Amino acid sequence: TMTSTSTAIPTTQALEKCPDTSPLLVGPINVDFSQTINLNEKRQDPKVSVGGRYKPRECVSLQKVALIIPFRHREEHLKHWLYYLHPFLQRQQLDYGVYVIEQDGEDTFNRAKLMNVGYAEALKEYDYDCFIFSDVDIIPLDDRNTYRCFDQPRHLAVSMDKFGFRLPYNQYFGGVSAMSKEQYLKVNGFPNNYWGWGGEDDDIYNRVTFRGMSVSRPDGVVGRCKMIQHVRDNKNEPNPQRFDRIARTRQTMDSDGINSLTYRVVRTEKDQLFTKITVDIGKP
Ligand code: UD2
Ligand code: MN
Repeated sequence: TMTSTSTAIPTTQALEKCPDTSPLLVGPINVDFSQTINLNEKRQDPKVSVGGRYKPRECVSLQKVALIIPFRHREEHLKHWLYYLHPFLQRQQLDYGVYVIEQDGEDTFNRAKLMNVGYAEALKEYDYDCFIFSDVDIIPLDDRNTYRCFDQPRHLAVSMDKFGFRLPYNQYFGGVSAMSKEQYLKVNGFPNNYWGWGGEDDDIYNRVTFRGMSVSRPDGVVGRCKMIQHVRDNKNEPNPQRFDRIARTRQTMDSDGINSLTYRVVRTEKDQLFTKITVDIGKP
């Protein structure tokens, strides 16, 4: 006879959701900026699809995460970021895409406006539900610091080498932050009117608190990160208007933000490890 205990009915094997905590995490990571980065090996990395997109094979990610990096003339920093962050995000089992938003031309830099562009452009490509806004020069030192969204807007760069591995002040929201689509829309995105260095991160912090939200953070051990040392870039001098502007966030936030964003895409490039979108965002 031909008896079988196993059922031979073919079932479409639905992938299960990924667990809350990824089993692939390793904890603290060695990061050494003196090392020369060769991304050629990674270029052939079959796990990442062109444009810097990835999703785990083993399970369905809990969130779809767009990483938004404001950028101009920081090629070396970007190499380090890609080298460390791709494996980091993969160990976190995220369904993610990397968007480098490059400001075209040589006018005064505007970090926050580039973040808004990144949000808008990423959503045209995929139904992302979480946005990580990251400086190009910050590398997290522990993969338990999950690059995903939480109940409240999340500040991720909480314990940086350049500040002696502590928060420089309680309201500090700079470096790397995460907001769900819902949280982002609630604060009308980021301000578009901070040209040059400083203040825009405090404005975003104000927006978050004025909408009744609070900032969530990892602890100071898990939240450790390094910033690549650099000098202040040309055309990103401290913005003398920043103090006046952050004093007026409440009055300006409803009219200045994602709802008033205008820009022109100059070029889109699909590299293996990232999508670069070069934009004309105007000038002050
Ligand atoms: C701090 C904050 C940063 C932001 C900034 C004020 C930390 C760790 N970071 O960074 O989040 O609030 O102050 O605006 O405290 N960039 C370019 N090219 C340029 C200029 C800037 O790519 O020419 C991008 C790049 O991603 C860079 C980011 O903008 O990491 C912030 O500029 P920064 O690194 O010069 O400013 P920093 O380190 O004082
Ligand atoms: Mn920096």
